[in-house]
Amino acid sequence: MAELETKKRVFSGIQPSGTFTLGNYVGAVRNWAPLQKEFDCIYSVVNMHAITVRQQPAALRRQTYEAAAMLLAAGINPKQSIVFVQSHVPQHTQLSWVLACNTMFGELSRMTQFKDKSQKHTENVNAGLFTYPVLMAADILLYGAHGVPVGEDQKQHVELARNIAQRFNNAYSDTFIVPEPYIQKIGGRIMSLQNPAAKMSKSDENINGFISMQDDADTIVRKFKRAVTDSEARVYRSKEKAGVSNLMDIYAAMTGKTDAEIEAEFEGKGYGDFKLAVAQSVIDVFAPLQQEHARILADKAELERILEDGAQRAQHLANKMLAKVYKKVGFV
Ligand code: AQP
Repeated sequence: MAELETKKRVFSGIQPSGTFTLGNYVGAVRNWAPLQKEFDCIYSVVNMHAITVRQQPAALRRQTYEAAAMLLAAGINPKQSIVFVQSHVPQHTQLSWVLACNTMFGELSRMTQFKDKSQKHTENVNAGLFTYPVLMAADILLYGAHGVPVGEDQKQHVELARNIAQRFNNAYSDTFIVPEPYIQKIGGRIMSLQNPAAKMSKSDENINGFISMQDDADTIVRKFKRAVTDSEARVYRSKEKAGVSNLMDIYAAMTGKTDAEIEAEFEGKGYGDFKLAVAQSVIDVFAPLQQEHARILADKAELERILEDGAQRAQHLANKMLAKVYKKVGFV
C-alpha cells in the first residue's frame, strides 16, 4: 500500500464513440497496460465526451461496455488500476464548471480538434463540443495525474489542461499537479488508410479509412489492400510518400522493426506483398485481443461489477480534490 501511494499517477480516457481503431490502439490503448508497472493508473471510458457528437443511445450503451472490455483485454488489471465510466463519477462535471471559469474563450477557440469537428458536423456545433477540452482538463486534474498517455492529436488539449492548472494554482495557491502528455515516438498519429493526410478516426464515414479492433482477418486484409499509396512501388519513408510511411508506422508498431529493417525486407518487392505483411502483423496482434474481448463481454455482470468498483474508487479520490477546490474558491 505504501508503495502504491508513492507512485506517480497516470490518467487517460477514451471515447466510446465507435469501435476502437488501430489508431486508438497504437497511439493510446496498447501503451496503457505497460504503464501499470511504474504508475498508479486511472483509465476511463469517457462517455460524456462522446455526446459532443450526436450518438445513438443504444449504440453508445453497447460501445461503452465494449470499450471497457477492450481496455481489460488489452491488459489493464482492474485490481491494480482504476477502470471506470466517466458518467459514474459526477465530480468530473462539477470540477469542469470551476475550471471553465478559469479558461479563456480565446484559448478554446484555438483548439484544432474543435475546428475540425465543427467543420465535420456543421449541423451540430454545440457548446459541449467547444468546452470539451475543459471537461478533459477536469478528468486529468481531478486525480492529480502527472502523466497523460495520449496520441498526438490530444497534445494540444493536455497543454490546455496545463495552462488551466497553472492559472488556478496562481490564483488560488498550489492545488493541481501540472500534467505532462506522454506521446509515443512511433505511432503517435496513425493516418487514415484512404486519406493519409487525415488521422485515422473511429467516426470516419468511410469504413475503409480505419481498421477497427473488431474487424475480422478478411476485412483487415481487404482494407489494407485498398490502402492509398503511390505509383512508385518502393517501400521507404519519405514526406512525399505519406501512405507508405503510414503503413511503415503501423508495421513498426506491430512488429518492433526499424525503418531500415522494413526497407530491407521489402527491397525489390511490390506494394502487394508489403500490404499483406502489414495486414498479417495487425491480425496477429488483434486476434488474441478479440478472443479475450469476447470472453470478458460474455460475463456482463462481472464487467458491471468491475466498473462499479472502479467508479467507487475514482469517486473517493475525486471527492477529496473537489472538496479542496471548492474550499479554495470560497464555496461555503
Ligand atoms: N489516429 C490516431 N493515431 C494515434 N492515436 C490516436 N488516438 C485517436 N486517434 C489516433 C488516440 O486515442 C485516444 C482516444 O481517443 P478518443 O477516443 O478520446 O478520441 P479521438 O482522439 O477524437 O479519437 P477518434 O478515434 O478520432 O474518435 P472520434 O472519431 O470519435 O473523434 C487518444 O489518446 C487519442 O490521442
